[in-house]
Amino acid sequence: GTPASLSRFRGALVGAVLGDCVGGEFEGAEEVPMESVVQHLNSLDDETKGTGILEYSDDTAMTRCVVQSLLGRAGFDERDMARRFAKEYSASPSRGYGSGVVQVLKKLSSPQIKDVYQPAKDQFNGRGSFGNGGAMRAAPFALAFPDLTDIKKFARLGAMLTHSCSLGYNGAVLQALAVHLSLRGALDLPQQFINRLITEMEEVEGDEAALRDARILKEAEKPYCERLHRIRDLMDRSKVSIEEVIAELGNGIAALHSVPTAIFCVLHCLQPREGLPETYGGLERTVAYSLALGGDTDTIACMAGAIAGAHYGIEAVPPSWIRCCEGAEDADVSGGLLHALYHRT
Ligand code: 8NA
Ligand code: MG
Ligand code: MG
Repeated sequence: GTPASLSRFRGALVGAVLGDCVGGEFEGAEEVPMESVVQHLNSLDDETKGTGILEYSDDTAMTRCVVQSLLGRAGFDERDMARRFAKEYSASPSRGYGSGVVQVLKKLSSPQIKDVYQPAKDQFNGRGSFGNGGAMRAAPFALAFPDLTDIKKFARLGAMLTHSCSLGYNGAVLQALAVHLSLRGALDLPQQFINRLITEMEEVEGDEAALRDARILKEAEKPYCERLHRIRDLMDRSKVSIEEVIAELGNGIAALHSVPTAIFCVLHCLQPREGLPETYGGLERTVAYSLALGGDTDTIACMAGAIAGAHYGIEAVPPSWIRCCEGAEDADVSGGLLHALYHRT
């Protein structure tokens, strides 16, 4: 498709919702046989089975807040976004939020709050959260701003409302950058795509706070860059097992152990792979593969779904999946509205 086409915007937001909704089935599972994944996904096609509607979780609940805030304010407004997070949480508290972030969301609901970034800074004895909750909702920043500097700045600030550790918010920056490049058609050249991400993250992680957090947490000097290099190594290999992907990149709730994993899922599934149904297109392969990794499946599939959706576009999404997933049709509409905001038409 054409770079930054309407189809790609719709695909990105819908892909994210689908990943979240279908991934919920396996969240926290240690081993997920591909057979179970395919069975779960096939049940969406089978109307007679009456799978019912798969509900979305915190990933989509917060992404919807980001979308509505960016659209409503025609840009980034931290107080408006914080208010929407808090309101959404109090309206539906049982969407599977991380155990720590709930405290932030409760504090953000206070009408007296002065600094909306403070509650996040108080998390984990002042170190801030490095969970993937900032990254899971980062895609809309790439859909609202065409400019790379804006994307990096606002994806970081949007994540910092709940995740003040650099390993948390830089995961959001990386996820937004991946969606941005995908939207522009960069996945047509996978090697250049990953090299471009490394170049961008070299700068992002050169920041003093990032270097300090990495040192304290005993990670590599530039943790995301190191993971992106691992992805490049894995891409060069003709065969990679699920176990190796988990060992090299992780499948957990830390942003560092899930954002690079989601990016790898997309890259790995650009072509047909052994073990995945031949009838599947690229987007279906990406979602299926993400679920088969186990761990934080809803969030990894949500992030991979956004990147893949921006690449393949809305036409690649099976209509039965949209029908089965709560919020998918809304996401489709929002994708169109963000497309208009992006092009400022
Ligand atoms: P969060 O900010 O509460 O972080 C998630 C968890 O990561 C925390 O509860 C801690 O256990 C740990 N953590 C984060 N930062 C630190 C730190 N500095 N020091 C020590 N421990 C830390 O929530 P979030 O918004 O980042 O959510 C992350 C994930 O949790 C999401 O995928 C969401 O869906 C949720 N979740 C995951 C599972 C699962 O089984 N994988 C289950 C329920 C909820
Ligand atoms: Mg979730
Ligand atoms: Mg999750």
